[in-house]
Order: sequence, then structure tokens, then C-alpha cells
Amino acid sequence: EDGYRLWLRNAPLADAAQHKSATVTLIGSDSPTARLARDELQRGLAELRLASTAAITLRKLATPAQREGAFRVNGAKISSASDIGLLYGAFALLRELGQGKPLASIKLDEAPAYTLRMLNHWDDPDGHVERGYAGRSIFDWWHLPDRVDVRMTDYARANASVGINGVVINNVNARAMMLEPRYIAKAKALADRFRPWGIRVYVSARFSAPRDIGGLTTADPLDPAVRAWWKAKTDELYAAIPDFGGFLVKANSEGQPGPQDYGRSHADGANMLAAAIGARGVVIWRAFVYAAENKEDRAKQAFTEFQPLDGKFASNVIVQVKNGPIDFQPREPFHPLFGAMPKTQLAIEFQITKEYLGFASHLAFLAPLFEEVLDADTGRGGTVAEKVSAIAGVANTGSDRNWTGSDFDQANWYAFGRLAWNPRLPSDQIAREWAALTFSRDPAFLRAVVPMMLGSREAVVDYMTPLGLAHVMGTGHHYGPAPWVADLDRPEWNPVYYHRADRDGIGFDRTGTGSDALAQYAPDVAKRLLADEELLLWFRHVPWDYRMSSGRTLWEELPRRYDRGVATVDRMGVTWAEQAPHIDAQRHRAVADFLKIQAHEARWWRDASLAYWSAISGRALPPGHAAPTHPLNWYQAQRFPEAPGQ
Ligand code: BDP
Repeated sequence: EDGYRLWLRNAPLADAAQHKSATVTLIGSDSPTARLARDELQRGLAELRLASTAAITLRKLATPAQREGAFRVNGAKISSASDIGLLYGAFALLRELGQGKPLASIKLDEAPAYTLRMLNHWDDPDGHVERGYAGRSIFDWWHLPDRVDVRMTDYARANASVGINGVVINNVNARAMMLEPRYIAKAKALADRFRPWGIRVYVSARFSAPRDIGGLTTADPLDPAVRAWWKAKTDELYAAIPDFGGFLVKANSEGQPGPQDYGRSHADGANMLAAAIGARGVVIWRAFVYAAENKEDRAKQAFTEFQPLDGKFASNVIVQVKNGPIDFQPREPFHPLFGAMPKTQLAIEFQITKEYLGFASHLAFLAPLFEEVLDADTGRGGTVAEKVSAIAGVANTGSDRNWTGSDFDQANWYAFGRLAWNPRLPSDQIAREWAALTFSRDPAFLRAVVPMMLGSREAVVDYMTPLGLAHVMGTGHHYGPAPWVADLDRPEWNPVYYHRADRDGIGFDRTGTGSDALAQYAPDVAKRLLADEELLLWFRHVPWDYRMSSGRTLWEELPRRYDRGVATVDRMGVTWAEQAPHIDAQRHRAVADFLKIQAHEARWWRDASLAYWSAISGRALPPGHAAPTHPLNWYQAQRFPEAPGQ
């Protein structure tokens, strides 16, 4: 097997001789989506080969839908007030059956927690994918719209199977050409293919498009000609794609144009686009901003900029906030904007692609990271999950045959979808479902692999960024250790900005004696964060002899964390080797090869980091700890111009 079938393999439950036939009856609708639900069940049941006969009914109810997509499953009966609910119900039933549960025992009553459950593709029209580690763009831009690959159906089907219902098809660092008629035709071809699967298409819009492609001299959001241009452009999009979802905008961030170029606010920019779209869709405006001229702690800038705009955004604007205040690190505290903008619709943005967690070569199951953030109490009347109204994930898919570059990265796509549907799902349930559907439902296999998955993200934290360290990755590509880098143009692009290590201590003081980023949180939450040792160096600058709760000094604790990460990865390798009898040789080998790379690179992370901390603190490694394999300058000399995804 090559991984193409993802978690939708429907591996047989019975052998061919025992197999009994199943029938599927569709009642109350004959829409393309309802028919897909029926076909999906027919195909799935045939592949699963139930050992007893089954007569499944899919019933569209006449009652109005409470929430689009909600459904009920009661054994062989699936019902929903919406066509898409029938499709979700069909996938849910197959998911349960696929884990070996008896048909009669399956009872589900589900509704999605959020109406918008979106993937953000960072794909460029030339086929390159920013931070993509699974080959070229999944979209065949060159041949669209005349040729829509069958893969686009399989992609939509995979998304629908976990409830994803929106796709931004291009990079937030957007090219204006995406709004030209030629590209609108391509977007339309995708939208037409995705529509029956309940997926709407969105486009990342470049704010300066009226100048870039519209022949205007300005993109000022208050200029009438600019407003008219966007209105006409939006109408053109809706003429081609009647259910077009809307725009995603990265403005005045990392060199992208925006309303501030004209002395206007983010709200002015977002509201101008929102007026053009009207009731037809939404504008998703990103809060990921930090400016070169701004000397404020980078972790504070989005809050400083956006919080005062609460209440100023139009009702069809959603402000999209990254899960943490810096940038998709292996561990960050939740972003302080969650809970702090009660009059604004907020979306949370996770990164499914592992830009800072070892690309596709390192195994890191991200559900525990997503869960940690979603479950965090904001101290402002609810958890993060309760304070957002939409959820987005930066996609990890590409043209690779197995979709995500590594087999285990499929689990992160799956986990994102499952949590977007229900943010309360525990990570271990998600891991178990995915592993059973993707590899094997054998209990011995699951007993070994589920815990391996659950511990994998913490292992990455341990060997890359223990105890609250962040952004110590190599320049540009963000692969491998480079805590020593100090020569980049902007201070906040340098790892030294984040760890602030010197002879006396290490860590970023974000308390009242430092940047006071802590004050952006509710007071009791600030207290809790300050007491959290896993975030020690995120919030505090402490001496190397700082006493940890373990009784050891920080200098003694650090190497133990790196070692723990390395040891976990070694155990993952052993666990995986033992699973060979349960899995086809091709996928087993592929994962084993990556785990070998990870074991090697976890050591590289540990040794390079310790060599540097040792040099900067002037301390020898604690007794009993082996010296790094190479001297510091060897690690510093490593270069990776060929690293993908930059
Ligand atoms: C950072 C990436 C960069 C993205 C940026 C963003 O390094 O490539 O453009 O985020 O989210 O993580 O806009």
C-alpha cells in the first residue's frame, strides 16, 4: 500500500466467504450530495465486508436544519435535516464500523461545533508550496480549469469524511493574479468539483490588487474607486462561483501590503472587503502581524494592534488568530487575544504542516498540541474552543502520492478535521480511530501505536525547545537547531531574540520587569502561566542555577529534557519495528526510514543546543552527561540550501 487511501481504506472485517450483502436506501432527497452519501456507503460496506446482512437507510428529514451538517445514526438508520448531514452521517457510520464496532451498537447524535472548518493552503500559482513538505501544490494550476484531476475528488472526499467544509486555495502571501479572470476560472473548476462534498472555495486576496492588476494608483480602502473595484471583482467571483466563501487576507505583515500603507486601520481594510462581499460570504482577516519598526516584544504586537479594534469589525469579518502569540512553535501558551475580543468573531489558526516540528521527516502527532490550546481556560469566561467561532488549519497536503509526505502526517490532517468538528474529542480517541482505520484495528497494534503517537509531540518539545524555549530553528527553512543565529536584519528573526541566553541565565522576561506580555492575559491565567514550568523560559529569564520543582538546577534539568526526547524517539523506533507483522511492508518501511532520520536528528538537536548553551554559559555539562559528538562550530557550519518549503 502506498498511503493514497488514507483513513478511508475500509479494510475487510470478514473474509470473502462470510461476507453478507448490504443494501442502502436513500429517502427524502436525490441531491448530488445525498447520492454521494449513498454511494459512499455502498462502496464502504462492500469494501468492509460485514459478516451479517445490513439494510441501511439514509433519510433526509423535512424539518429545518438546526446546524448545517448535524446528523443522527441509530444502527442502520442515518438521518439528517441537510444533505451534507447525510454524507457526514455516512462517513461517521463507516468510521465506527471500520473500527470493528457492531452495526446495531452504533448510536451517534452529532452537530459540528463550528460552522467554518477550513484548510488554508499556502500554495502558489507556480506550484510551489510555502512550508509544504509533500511535494508540489495539490492543485494542478497549469492544467486547470480544462483538466480537473480525479485526485481533486479524492481530496474533497477525504476532507468531507472529517467534516472540513472550506478550502482557501492559495497562499496568504498572495499573488494578485489569483483574482484575474484566468485564475477565477481555475477556482471555479475546483469549486464545482468540491461543491457536492460540502466544501466551499475561498481565495487569499492581495490587498494591493486594485493597483497590481486593476490599473488604479491606490489601494486605499476608503477611496471610492478602490471600493468600486473590489465590489466589481467580488461580483465577478460570485458570478462564476455562486457559493464562493470569501477572502482570506494577510495585511501589513511580513512585507504584505495593507490598509496601514494608507494610514488606515485593519478594521478599515477588512470592512471595505466585507462591504463588497455583503451577505454572500465572509472576510477572514489575519491577526498575525509584527512590524519591523515596532520595538515591542513580538509576542505582544498582535494583541496591541487588534484588541483595541474590538467592536469595530463588520459582522461578516472573522479575525483569524494563530494558536499562540509567536508562530506555530512546538509549544506556546495560547494567544491572549482569545477571550479578549468579545465583540468580534475570532477564528483559531493551527498549522497542520510541520514548519517548526521537523517537517514530514519527524513523527509528531499534533492532536495533543491542538487539544492543549483548545482546552486552555482563557480566564475570560470560557476555554479557547469556546471563544472562537471558526477554525482553520494550514494544510499539509501536496502532490505526493501519500498526500502529506509521511504516512503519520495524515494523522494531523485527520486530527484537525475531527477537532474542528468537535473540539472536545480527546487526542487518544482521535489517535485510535486514525491508526485503526489507516493501519490495523488489531488491539495489540493499537495498544502500542496509540501511546507512541500521543507522546510524539512532547518528544519534539523535549529535543527541540524544552522548558518554554522557542524559535531556535535554522534560518529561513526552520529546520534543525540554530540557537546561535544573531545576524539577521530584523531582531525578532534571530533565535537569540527569543532565548536571551548569556553567561548568567536564559529566557525571555515577559513579566512586569520585562516586556509584561503576561499582562495581556486575565490575571488568574497569568498566574497559572507563570507557574507552568513547561513555559518557564517563555515567560521568565532565570539564572542557570535556578531551582526547578524537581530539586535540580535548570542547568541540570536541561540536558535531561533533551535526553528524554532522544530516548522517546528511540523507543518509537523500537515500537514501530515491532509492528511489522501488522502492516504492509511498503508503509512500514517508509515510516521506519523516517524514524531513523528522527533518531539521528533528535541527537543533533540535543548536542548542538547543549554545545551552544555550554559555550554561552561558560559551564561544563553536568557530570555524567556525554559531550556533544562535534564541537559547536561544526554545528554552526551546517547549511541546507536544499531544504524544502521555504
Ligand atoms: C510563518 C511562516 C511564513 C508565513 C507566515 C504566515 O514562516 O512562511 O508566511 O508564518 O503565517 O510561520 O503568514
